Amino acid sequence: MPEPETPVSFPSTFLWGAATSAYQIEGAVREGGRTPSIWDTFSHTPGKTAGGDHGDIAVDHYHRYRDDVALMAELGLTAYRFSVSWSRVQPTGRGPAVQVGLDFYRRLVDELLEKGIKPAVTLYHWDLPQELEDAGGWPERETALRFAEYAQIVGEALGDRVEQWITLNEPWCSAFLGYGSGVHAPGRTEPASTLRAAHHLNLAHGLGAKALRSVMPARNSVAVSLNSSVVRPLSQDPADLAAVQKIDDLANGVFHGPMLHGAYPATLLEATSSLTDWSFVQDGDLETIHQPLDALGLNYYTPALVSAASNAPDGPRADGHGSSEHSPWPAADDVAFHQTPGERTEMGWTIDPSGLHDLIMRYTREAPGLPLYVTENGAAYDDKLDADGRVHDPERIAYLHGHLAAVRRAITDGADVRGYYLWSLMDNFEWAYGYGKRFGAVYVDYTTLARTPKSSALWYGRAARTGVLPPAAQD
Ligand code: PNW
Repeated sequence: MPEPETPVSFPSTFLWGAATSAYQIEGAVREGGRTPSIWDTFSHTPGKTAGGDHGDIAVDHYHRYRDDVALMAELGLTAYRFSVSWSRVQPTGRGPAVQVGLDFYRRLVDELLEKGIKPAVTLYHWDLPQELEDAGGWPERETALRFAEYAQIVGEALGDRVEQWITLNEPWCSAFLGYGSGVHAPGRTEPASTLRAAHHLNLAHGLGAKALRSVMPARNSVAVSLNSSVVRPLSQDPADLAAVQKIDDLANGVFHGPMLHGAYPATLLEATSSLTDWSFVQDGDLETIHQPLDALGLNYYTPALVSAASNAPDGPRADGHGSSEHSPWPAADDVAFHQTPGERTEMGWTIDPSGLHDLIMRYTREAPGLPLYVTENGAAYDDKLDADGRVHDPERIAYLHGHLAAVRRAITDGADVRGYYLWSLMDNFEWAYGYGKRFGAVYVDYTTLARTPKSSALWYGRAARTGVLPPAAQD
């Protein structure tokens, strides 16, 4: 996309945030009565994460949260999205809350509010208490009921001081990477379970939203963050367009169908009929899932390019979801994934800001009037601390500039985007990739755990303070 010539400026109320998640940053996995989540178990299982990396210490945010909030304030951020560790608050996934766990989040929120930073709480960012997985995990309906109870506990504890709530982060990853390809915890590879898991995640969202609203002031906002894929066809051949429909249903429609429209797409039910009869959808579930939302969170990194498998004879199957012999996509053997042309980040993900614009415009049409937030967007690069003690990451600045300009363009085109959360505040445990992939705006030295803002953090802070994007070349 060509550099805009006039300054790219944002509404004065636009939120300039950064995002993290509990297991990726907190560490302190055995403190305060916390018990293992599926990610503790998975990361300690040989062969599941790069280098056997795990979140035992992570970036020690549990002990350093005060300094981390001070750093955010220094940079000029106006919002911060973090997640609550379920097993810190309700160690077995059931029963009474642990006060020490809730107190940690209360202190964190107070610190943020004191610095004028608006907190956004994600209730579930993939770290299911292990006991609930032992009882069957997301393919079981019971897990959704337990989530509602947990949502109520956290809502009661923080609802007076946190206005922005997100039930689930990227349920697609929980269902399809956790129970399909197995590259995420709990590492199961059961195609039919992915759809059961997806439905129970949807139900958890609906029940959780209701539970939150029953205990919180009405001014608070309840949302969900979807990693809605932008799925593009390799050609206009009808078979390739059918492949787009199938993947779009499995990536997006399976969640936004019931959440926004109160129904699963008919094309999805039909395409998956050989795997399941969907009898786990009970009477009343769709009404429960179809709760009015106050906002929608969109996480975007890269678009997907697909064709019919028959149109890709020696078809590349790389779908950017980590390596596994098991596809995350159930009932989609007739679809091939292709590498989108263009420059890529360290994740191998193609850089394409137009995808973010398209995504925002799609949901502007799909859910007219619903405020949107970009709840994640960012890039991994092989950052290094220079001899001068600085980290220069012009590629990340270019990535952020391109994507923020795309957000601005969407606003001009009529979208109601209220804020942007950069992924991530600081380098952290990048799931199956371990600590090797650095997404942070702040560099973390994994020996000393010292934090150093990268040049992108300073660039982003300037944007946050002025509401105008500084030139991308300003490193
Ligand atoms: C998201 N995929 O993860 C998560 O919400 C973050 O916790 C994570 O660190 C970040 O993006 C960067 O990866 C994703 O395979 C993981 O499509 C995998 C996929 C998408 C998002």
